[in-house]
Amino acid sequence: MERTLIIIKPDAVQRGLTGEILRRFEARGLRIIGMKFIQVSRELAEKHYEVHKERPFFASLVNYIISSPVVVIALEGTNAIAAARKTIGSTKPQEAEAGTIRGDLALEIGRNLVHGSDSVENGQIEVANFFSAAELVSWPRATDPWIFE
Ligand code: IDP
Ligand code: MG
Repeated sequence: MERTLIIIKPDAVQRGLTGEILRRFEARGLRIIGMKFIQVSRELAEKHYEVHKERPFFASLVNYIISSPVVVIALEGTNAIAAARKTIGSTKPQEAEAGTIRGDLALEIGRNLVHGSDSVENGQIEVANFFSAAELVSWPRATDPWIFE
């Protein structure tokens, strides 16, 4: 089963949208296997966004993600990567479809509320960057047979 790392970013936490955003992933059918409320360190932020380190917005991106607490969530499910990114919507909220998190709740790229892993490989890497093995829970959810065929 695929794994994806979701970060409910500082703007979403500050705006009181944590529950609204988590609700959408739960309703989609993705299974929570890890979740915690943390202040991201600069070191971890720079590691997480390493692929963007040559981009002009790298410094502001790192400063944004460490500016205030976040909720990090590890989710599991069939096609979890693509499903979560569909639920999140396009990187630029102006281009995100209505019905997506960014399309419904955000306006600007630098305040786009949520992170979701972009590939199966990165899902595994990012979950491991934010969670120790002991923080991940493998559990049989009672609704699994009604969501996973
Ligand atoms: P994603 O979050 O939709 O996967 P990425 O391209 O991986 O988008 O970019 C990571 C994050 O960097 C975005 O969510 C956004 O917060 C920020 N970002 C991306 N492109 C820009 C930009 O052109 N200006 C400012 N911030 C950007
Ligand atoms: Mg990305």
